Amino acid sequence: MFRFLTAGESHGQALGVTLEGMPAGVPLTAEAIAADLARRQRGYGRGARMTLEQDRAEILAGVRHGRTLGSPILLLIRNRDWDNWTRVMAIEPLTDEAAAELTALAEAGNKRTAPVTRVRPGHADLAGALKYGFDDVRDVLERASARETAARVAAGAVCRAFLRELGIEAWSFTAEVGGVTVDPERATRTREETEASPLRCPDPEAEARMVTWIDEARQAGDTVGGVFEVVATGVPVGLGSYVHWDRRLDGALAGAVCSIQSVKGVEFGLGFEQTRRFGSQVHDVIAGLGEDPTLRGPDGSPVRRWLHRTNRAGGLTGGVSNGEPIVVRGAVKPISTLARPLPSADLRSGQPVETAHYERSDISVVPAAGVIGEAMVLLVLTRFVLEKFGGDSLRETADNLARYGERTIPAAAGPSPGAGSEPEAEAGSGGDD
Ligand code: EPS
Repeated sequence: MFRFLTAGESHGQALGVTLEGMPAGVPLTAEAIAADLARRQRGYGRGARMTLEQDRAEILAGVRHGRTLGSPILLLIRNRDWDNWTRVMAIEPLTDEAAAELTALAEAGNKRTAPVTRVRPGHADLAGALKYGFDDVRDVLERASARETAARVAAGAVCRAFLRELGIEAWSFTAEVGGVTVDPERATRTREETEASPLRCPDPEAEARMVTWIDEARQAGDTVGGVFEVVATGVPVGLGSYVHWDRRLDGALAGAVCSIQSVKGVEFGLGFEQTRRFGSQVHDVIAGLGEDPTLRGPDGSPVRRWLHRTNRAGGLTGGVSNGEPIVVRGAVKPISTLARPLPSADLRSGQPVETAHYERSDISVVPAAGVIGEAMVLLVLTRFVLEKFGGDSLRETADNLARYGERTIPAAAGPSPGAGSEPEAEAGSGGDD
């Protein structure tokens, strides 16, 4: 069984993640993980913390001479900010002297050392403090923080290295910020250009308006949300199952994407738009066996597979991958820590206060959320690939996948798909035709 667990507080010493069940023989380097970690840190609208951290994961276990061993993989990302938090976040019990010093600092106006009690609307603060019995919200926010997603992205990078060997890739982009949406017609940027752009957005015009929106929010002491889209290609038909609710790939992906801090909704393909159309305008006509115009095999040869004329379902039918790209979008709410805070109440007194706690924060995290969305999709796909194809080594998994491919995609020509499926626009596909 493939699984992973993260640990770490936002201003603690480090974040850690253990991955268990990754097959042996997967090529893996710290460089490959660093590339994804750096992508998560970019994006217009991030706060000061991201200029402080230069996330890098040390591989502490599970890899030898650049290849996974099949044993648990242990990754560690040190927090640079820890140097500023050694006393506030100390692991050891505080001596009376240290506690008195922190209190004195707090009384002198040092916000970092003062207990947090004015709970922030929209954050985990109130529910978390009541649930665990804390009277200082720092004990909640340190773990509820989206800092934890650095560990998920590191884990996702390990899965990327594995899935790439099987021809499966995932990428994401910013599809919407503050109501401004990407127009697929104007999504002219290549993947590299998109990756280098301020908001990881394929449509330069939309992006300019999104940036203005973020600037306005910053001016107003406010925050903005948006939508990211993850597209996974090369996913074999048949991952997940319709036979039980908890074996459905769409359910697992929705849960994984929704588990990202600030994500409040998930759509596949056409998503909610399906509810506004007739069935004939929704369901993807099955074209038959043919060559996928967007994919190349490891030797550069065309990839034959079952094709649909459109991909409005986002690559999932009956909870099972259908061979088309998986298209999943996450709706990101505006960050709940506001520079101009909303009114709230005090955790200790239960009395209303004029403003909630404010701590240095981001204005918008949609570009980063897309990278985290990729990681969650890669982690879920890894689990489902291993459930279906098994394998203690990469070679064994690849062999099992190849044999299955031979069975589901006979070499003999099938019915001609005619024009075949239209190549999906790489970005801004929106899951539509
Ligand atoms: C976060 C608050 C900010 C963000 C942080 C998430 O951190 P800080 O309070 O240290 O300025 O920058 O995100 C990260 C540190 C990260 O790596 O993504 C929050 O409250 O959730």
